[in-house]
Amino acid sequence: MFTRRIDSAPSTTAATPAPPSRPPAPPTEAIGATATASAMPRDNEAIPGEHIVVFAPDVTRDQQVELLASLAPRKLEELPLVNGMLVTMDPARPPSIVGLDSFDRSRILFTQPNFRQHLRGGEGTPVFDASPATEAASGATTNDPEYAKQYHLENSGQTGGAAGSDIKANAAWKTSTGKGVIVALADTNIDIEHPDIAPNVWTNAGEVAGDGKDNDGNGFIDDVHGWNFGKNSNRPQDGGQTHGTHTAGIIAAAQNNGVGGSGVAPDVTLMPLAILTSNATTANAIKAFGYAVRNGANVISNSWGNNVYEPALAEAVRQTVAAGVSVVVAAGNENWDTGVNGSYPDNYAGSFSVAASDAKDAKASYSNRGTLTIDVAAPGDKIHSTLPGGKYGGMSGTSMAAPVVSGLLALVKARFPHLSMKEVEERVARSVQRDGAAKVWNTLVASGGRVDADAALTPLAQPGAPVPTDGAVAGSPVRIDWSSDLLEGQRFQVEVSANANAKSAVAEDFDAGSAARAFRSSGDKEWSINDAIARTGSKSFNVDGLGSGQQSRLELTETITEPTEISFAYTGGKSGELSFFINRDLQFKPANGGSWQDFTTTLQPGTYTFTWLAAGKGGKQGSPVAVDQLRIGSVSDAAWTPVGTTEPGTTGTFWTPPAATEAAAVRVRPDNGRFQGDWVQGESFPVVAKQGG
Ligand SMILES: [Ca+2]
Ligand SMILES: [Ca+2]
Ligand SMILES: [Ca+2]
Ligand SMILES: [Ca+2]
Repeated sequence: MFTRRIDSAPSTTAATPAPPSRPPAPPTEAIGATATASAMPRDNEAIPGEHIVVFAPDVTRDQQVELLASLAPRKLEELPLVNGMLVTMDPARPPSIVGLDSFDRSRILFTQPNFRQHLRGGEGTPVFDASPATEAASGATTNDPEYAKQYHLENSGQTGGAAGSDIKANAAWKTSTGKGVIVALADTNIDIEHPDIAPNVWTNAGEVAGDGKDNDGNGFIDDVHGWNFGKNSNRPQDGGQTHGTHTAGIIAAAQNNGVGGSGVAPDVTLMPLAILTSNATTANAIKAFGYAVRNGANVISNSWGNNVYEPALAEAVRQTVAAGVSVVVAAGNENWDTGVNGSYPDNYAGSFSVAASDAKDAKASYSNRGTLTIDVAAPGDKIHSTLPGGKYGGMSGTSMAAPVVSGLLALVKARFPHLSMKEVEERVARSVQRDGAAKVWNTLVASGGRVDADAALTPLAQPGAPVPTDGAVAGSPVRIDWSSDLLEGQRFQVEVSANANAKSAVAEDFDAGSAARAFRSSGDKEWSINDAIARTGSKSFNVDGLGSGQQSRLELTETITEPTEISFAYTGGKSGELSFFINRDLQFKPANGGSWQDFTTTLQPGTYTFTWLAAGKGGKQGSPVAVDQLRIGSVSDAAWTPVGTTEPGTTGTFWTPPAATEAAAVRVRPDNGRFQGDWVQGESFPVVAKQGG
C-alpha cells in the first residue's frame, strides 16, 4: 500500500505568528512512485504521475527547470505563491527517487503528490426548488421575485423555518452592499451570463479581449473575466456550472434588478475562477489563489477540499493570507469534528472556516463542527440561489454557507475599508449571534454563533491609549484621559494592572511533577504530568487512551511583550495524533507515531492561546501523545483587574493600585453591545505612595 510521508511546510518570512522555523523538511515523497488511486479513500486521491515540488525561496525558475531536468518530466508548470512546480511524469514509469534524493535539501524543501479536490455540498444531491413562499419576508426592500425564498437573508418563517434565523441582511444593506470589494470564487464553472450574476462579474481592466495577447502581463492571455484552470482557458463558464453558479449567486446576485433574488453583497465584484472541474486538483487551486492575489481580490471563497494535509496547499493559504486576502472555506459535510478528523483547506493556518446552519439556526445534520478549527456558522441548508441558464433553486451544504460569509466579509470591508481582512474576519467572528436558537453553536464553533451582518456592520469607536493626566497616588482616584469619538451606546471596559512590566521566561520540563504555568486540560481524557514518556528527565505532559473520535486539549494562554521564541518537543502517539495550534492556527501536519520532534517559531508581541490537541484514532494504547521541554523566551506576568466601564465622553476616573508601584498600566476595550473590540493598553506609569502612608 502506498504510504505518503510528508512533513509540514518549512519556514518562510511571513506574518505573525511566524511559521515553524525548524530546518527544512527533506524531500520525502518518492518522485515517480505512483499512487494507486483506487487503494485510497476518495478524499485522498492522488493524481497518478503528478507531483508538486516546492523549492527554497532563492531558487529561481531557471534553476528549478534545471534541477528537475534529470527526472525527464513530461511537463513542468510553475506554481505561484509557494515557489513550486507541478511535475508531470509518466505514471507508468518505475519509481526513480535517486534524482531527488541527491538534491541539496536546502534547495528542494518538500514534495507531495498532486491531490484531487472535492465539492463541499450540492454534489450528488438533487437540486430542489425551495418551497414557495407563502408570504413576503417582512421589511423586504427589493423587487427581486425570488428574494422571499431566501430565508438566509431575511427569515420570517416563510420557508418553514424560525423567524430571525437569518443574517440580518436587509438591515445590513442600509450601510453596505459590498461595492468596490472583489470576491474571487474558486468553484466549478460559473454561468457568468446569468442575468442575476452578469452585472457583478469582474472585468480585468488591464486586458484587451480577444487579441491573443497577455496585455496586463499577469501570465494569462485574454483573461477578461477570470480563468478556467481546469481547461486552462479564459472561459470560466465552460463546463458543469451548477455548484459554482449557485455559490456565485449567494455572494453576488444583483439586487433590485427585477429578476431572481439577491446576493449577500449585491454590489460586490465577483472574480470567477473555475477549478472544481473534471480536473480539480491541488495544483489548480494554488494557481487560482495566485491569480486572485495577483489581480486584487480581497476574499477567495472556497467550497471544496479534501481530508489530507498537504504542505504545498498549507503554504499557499499562508502566503495568500499574508498578502492580505481572506481565504474563506467550507468546513465540510461529514458531521464530524474537524479538529479530530481533519478537513482541508479549512484547517490550514489563516483560513476562515464556516459550518452550516439551517432555517431554524440548528446545525445542518451533515455539517462538520469544531470549536478549535471552525470559525463561524452561517446558513447553508436549503439555500435558494441562481442556477445555470437563468434558473433558480435550492442547494444544501457547507458549500452554501461559505459564500454567505464571503459576501458578509465583503460588506464589512466595503463599510470599513481601513480594516485589514484579518480585522474584518475578527469583526464578523465577534459579532455572531450566540443566543436564542443560535445558542447551540456555543459548543460547536470557535466564535460560538451564527453570523449577523447587521451586528458586524455596527460601528465601533477605537479608543486611544489611556494616559494618566495627574500624578497617580496609591489607592486614590486618578483621572485618565484618552482621545476617541465614542458612539452613543458604546462603552469602554477598563482594567488596571499594578505590575504591567513584570516578565518571566517559561521553562517547563515537567520533571518535578507539576507545571509552573496555568495549563488547562479538557476533553474526553485529562492531560497529566507523569512518567509514561519523557524527552528528557523523568516526566512529560501527556495523554493516552483516547478512543477513536475522542479528543483532549492542553491549553496555555500567555501575553508576549517583545519578539520571542516558543519551542517544545512533541510526539504523536500510536493511538492518536497531535496537532498544535497558535490562536487556532494549525502549525504543522498532525503528528502520529512515537518519535520525538522539535517545534520552534518566533512570536511577535500579543496574547496567544497555545493548544495541543490529541485526537484518538483507535490505535495502540500505551503510546501517549506528549509534550515536553516547553520554552517561551519572555511572557508578561501582569495581572489585570477590571475596574469598571466608561460612559460616553473622553475621560474616566479609576482607582489606582493600592500600593506604590513603578509600572501600573490601564487598558481599555470598546464594546458597543453587539461585539467587543481589542484591548488598547497605554504606557505604564508609576504610582506613588499615599502621603503619610
Ligand atoms: Ca492577462
Ligand atoms: Ca488580451
Ligand atoms: Ca436580483
Ligand atoms: Ca521532562
